[in-house]
Amino acid sequence: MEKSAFQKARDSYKPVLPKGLRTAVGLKEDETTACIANQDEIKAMFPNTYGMPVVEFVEGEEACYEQMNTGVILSGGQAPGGHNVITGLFDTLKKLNPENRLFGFLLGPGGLVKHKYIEITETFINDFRNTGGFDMVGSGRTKLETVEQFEKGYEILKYLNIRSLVIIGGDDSNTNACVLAEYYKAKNYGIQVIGCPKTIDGDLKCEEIETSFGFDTATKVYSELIGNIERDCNSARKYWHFIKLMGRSASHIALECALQCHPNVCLISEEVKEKDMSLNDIVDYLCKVISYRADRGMNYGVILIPEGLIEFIPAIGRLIDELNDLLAFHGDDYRFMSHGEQREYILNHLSEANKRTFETLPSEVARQLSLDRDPHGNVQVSLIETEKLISKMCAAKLKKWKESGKFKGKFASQHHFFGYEGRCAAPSNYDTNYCYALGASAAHLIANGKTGYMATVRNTTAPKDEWKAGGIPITSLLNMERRNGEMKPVICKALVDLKGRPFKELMMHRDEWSKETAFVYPGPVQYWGPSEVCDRTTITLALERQK
Ligand code: FBP
Repeated sequence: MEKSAFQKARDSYKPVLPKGLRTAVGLKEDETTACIANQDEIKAMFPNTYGMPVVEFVEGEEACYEQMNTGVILSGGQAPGGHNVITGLFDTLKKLNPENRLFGFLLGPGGLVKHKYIEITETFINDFRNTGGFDMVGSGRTKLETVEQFEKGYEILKYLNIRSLVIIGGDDSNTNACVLAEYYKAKNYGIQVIGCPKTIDGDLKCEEIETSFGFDTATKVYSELIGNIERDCNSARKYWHFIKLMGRSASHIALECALQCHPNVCLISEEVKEKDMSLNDIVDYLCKVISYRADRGMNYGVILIPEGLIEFIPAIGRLIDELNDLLAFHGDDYRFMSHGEQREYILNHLSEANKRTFETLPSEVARQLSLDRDPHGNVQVSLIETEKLISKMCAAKLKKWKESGKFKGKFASQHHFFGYEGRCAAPSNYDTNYCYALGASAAHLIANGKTGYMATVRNTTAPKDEWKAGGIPITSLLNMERRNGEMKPVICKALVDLKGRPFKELMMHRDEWSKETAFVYPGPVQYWGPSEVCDRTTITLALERQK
């Protein structure tokens, strides 16, 4: 693999481990835990892994560790820093016992089931230190949920003498890790399963998990791009830029980018839902902002739209819920129907209220909502061009307003979707260190005999010396939700908290940002230079952790 000058220089960056993980490691156990809701049901479903304590690694006594083999899987969407979780895991396993071996299952959880793997060796791994991407072993979205898959997995784990499996993934993949840990424990197979919190979406977090890795880098990359567009916009002064930002469900990415870049508008899906806004209410609000600025000679601006918006518009959300159930039970013949036939089939089966909503949707959105779900039962919102839909609707409304004399300006638009641009970026210093420490934590959870835990690293807004590593039982994050037409135990997604500091910060400024041109241009992620530039966390994290 030919390396860029940047990568060659970056290879020598040495991530710093939290104090508790540096030399001999001891374990401090906290109180036992309970899950966040549906306790009785979840306790009954996870009798072997429910109620375990939160743990923290502290400086301890030297110990000898038996040789062990470990497997690792990258699961779901790419997020900057995944390779460093594996390097942190690898280096720590080797430190615990140089005979330890690490195997990577290829292209996600499917690799475990299909027995596709490689051994990760020192020479192989060195090419991936501090790099973005998941190409070391690849990723995939196969959902591990059937006993047959668990048993297929066990076959290869037994064959390779693997006693522990690390699953690096988002909420759905860590739910799978939890189910697998319980299954292997109940069967007494002697295989530990550990999760790691990954996703650029930033929606896998709680008191113990301060952020999911990748959110820091991805939002910095998007903010650079948004800042560049803002500057172009403020130079040419002729376009409204509609920018959709990834984040399947929660609006954390859009919110963080807004706090970094001060666009004219940033829609927040969670607020749209709370205020029971319709698509028309949203368009009306945007047109008022566009018209206000036009009256003052500013026929330009920047609007951020979270990818998941469409699902949060209450009427559309209700329609999606019914479609999810409908599509979960449709026969195989549905997949082979033409678009027209699928539309007919849906209209014939929907309740009256949802049928009315479905009929009012622009045809391309209706078609996207009718497509098969991903393996976890989610609508593939990244395929819906909300930015174009909303800008088209704004153009239509402004045209009417112009005819009636209510709008006197000009309206021309440009559309962008930022998602894939940031998911494999070279990890920021924050993600580089955070991920390496997560991998090291996972290794120590294994060495301490834990299963059904997610690796954690906390206190990350403090200097690195004060970061704290440990683990949290995954069962403590579960609740029951409807998926693919059935109630299932799943990790509860952390949506934007409308009472939280990051959203309040947006609320405090958004009126001013919508009227003035208050753009901020954050510039590119910096890897070398002053610490206040290179090591800064996201604004979201800084505000959430403010004492
Ligand atoms: P994860 O939750 O698996 O980390 O994936 C997040 C994400 O990047 C979303 O922001 C986006 O909607 C989705 O993946 C896109 O999926 P795909 O990579 O399959 O196109």
